[in-house]
This record gives sequence, structure tokens and C-alpha cells, in this order.
Amino acid sequence: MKLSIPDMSCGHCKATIEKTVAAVDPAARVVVDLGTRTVEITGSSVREALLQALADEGYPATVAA
Ligand SMILES: [Cu+2]
Repeated sequence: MKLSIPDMSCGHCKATIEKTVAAVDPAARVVVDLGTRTVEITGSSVREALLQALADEGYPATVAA
């Protein structure tokens, strides 16, 4: 799944998002693209939990694809 996270702007955000996703689902693979402020997550089926965890960390995400 591809998520749009407009509040993500720097390497610190990237690290926080990677850590948050890993905490929810250690099997998920995360590719952060700061340029487009999108995150591609593969290998995870817990979409609602990921969206909730990201929002809790201050990075509300919407599903882009
Ligand atoms: Cu940042």
C-alpha cells in the first residue's frame, strides 16, 4: 500500500515513521520517499493499525494507492 503523509519533511520524520511501522508490524517493508511525502509499505496486512499508529505519532496518513 502507498500512503501519503504530508507532515513528513525530514530524516527525523522518516526515522520515526520507519520505527512506528516496525513497532506495529515487524514484517512490513517500508520505503519512505521524502520528495513526494509518500511511504510505500509492503508485506503488511494491518492497514488500520498502521494508520492509527502513525496518527498517534503525529503523522496522519491517507491511503494514496
Ligand atoms: Cu522531520
